[in-house]
Amino acid sequence: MTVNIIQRVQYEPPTWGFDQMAITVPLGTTVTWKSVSHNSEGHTSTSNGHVWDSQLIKPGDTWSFTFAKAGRYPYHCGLHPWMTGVVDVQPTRSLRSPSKAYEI
Ligand SMILES: [Cu+2]
Repeated sequence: MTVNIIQRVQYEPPTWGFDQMAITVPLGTTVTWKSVSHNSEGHTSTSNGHVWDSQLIKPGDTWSFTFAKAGRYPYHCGLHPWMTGVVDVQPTRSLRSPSKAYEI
């Protein structure tokens, strides 16, 4: 799962952000943030709850984090706090619950 860090209009900071503001992934997913912007100062993916901090992601660079615990994880860019997103990590890989229909 990749989230692109974008600057919709290069010289209009309010238009900068993550191309998918909210993603839902299964437990164990590795999410990669990739800067496709041209901003040489870079951006970060920083968990609001201090779960992760990418440090600076420069243009063309990527940074990944693997989610080992289910939950809802809001995050932002450390340099530009209006750039926000959220990762929803589901507790199981399967959406189906076990059926008891055939139990004896
Ligand atoms: Cu930023």
